This record gives sequence, structure tokens and C-alpha cells, in this order.
Amino acid sequence: MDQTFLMIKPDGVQRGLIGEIVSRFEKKGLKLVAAKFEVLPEERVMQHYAEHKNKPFFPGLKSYIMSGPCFLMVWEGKNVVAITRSMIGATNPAEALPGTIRGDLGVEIGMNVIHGSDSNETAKREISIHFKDDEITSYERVDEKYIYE
Ligand code: IDP
Ligand code: MG
Repeated sequence: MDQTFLMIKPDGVQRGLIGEIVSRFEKKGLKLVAAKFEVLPEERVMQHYAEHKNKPFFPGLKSYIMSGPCFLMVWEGKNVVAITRSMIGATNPAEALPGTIRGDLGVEIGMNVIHGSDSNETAKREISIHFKDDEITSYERVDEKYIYE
């Protein structure tokens, strides 16, 4: 099964949106296989956002992402990367469609509530930055036979 790395950012945590966001993925039929709650250490922020380290917005992004605890998760499901990216919506919440997490819950690009991996390769890389193999569980959800054909 495919896996992805999703993370509720400090604004989502501070605004009390963890339950709302987790609930959307649960109801979709995706499976939570790992989670932790922490302030990201600088070293992992640098690895996670390596592709953006020379962008003008990077200093602001780094201080935002380290400004409080994040809720880090690994979710599993068929096509989970594409499904969760579409549920999350466009990077800028002002452009994200209603019905998406960013479209419903955010206003500005610098406070866009949640991170989601953008490809299977990125997902593997990001999961390995934030989780050890033995922190990821494997189990059957009882409703799986009514989710997958
Ligand atoms: P994504 O989160 O939708 O994949 P990316 O382009 O990978 O978007 O950017 C990573 C994160 O960097 C965004 O989610 C957002 O928090 C931040 N970011 C991207 N572009 C800007 C910007 O122009 N201003 C401020 N923050 C930005
Ligand atoms: Mg990205």
C-alpha cells in the first residue's frame, strides 16, 4: 500500500484544527499508521525543506515551522499521495478551492495549516526523515473491505 507524510503545522495546532483535519482523512478511508507531536528540531527542518533553502521565503518558513509543536503523521492507502494532495488544496489558501483543507481553513500562503508529500518518492524521503521504521505500525482496519473493491 502507498504511504505519505502529512504534518499539521504550528498554526493548525494552535488553532485547534488537529481533530478536524485528522477526521477528514479518517472519513475518507485512509489509514493512520504513525503519529507524533513535537517541535521540529532545526536539523530535520533543514532536511525536510532542503529544496527551499535558497528561496526568499525560507527564513520566514523556518521560523514559522519551528514556532510551536507540529502534529506529524504517516497515512496509508491506495493512491494516498494524490488523494491527500487534492484534499489539502493549493499551496496558497487564497487560491485553494472550497472543500479543501487549505481552502476551508486558511487565508495566507505563509500560514497554510498542513504539509503533504507531493510524490511517492518525496513521501519515502520525508517519512524517513521524521520516523524510524519501528515507529510505523501495520494493522488492518475493520472497514477496509467496504473501502477497497
Ligand atoms: P506545498 O506545501 O503545497 O508543497 P511548496 O511549494 O512545496 O508548497 O512550499 C513549501 C511550503 O513553503 C508551503 O507549504 C508554505 O508553507 C511555504 N511557502 C511556499 N511559498 C511561499 C511563499 O511565497 N511565501 C511564504 N511561504 C511560502
Ligand atoms: Mg512541497
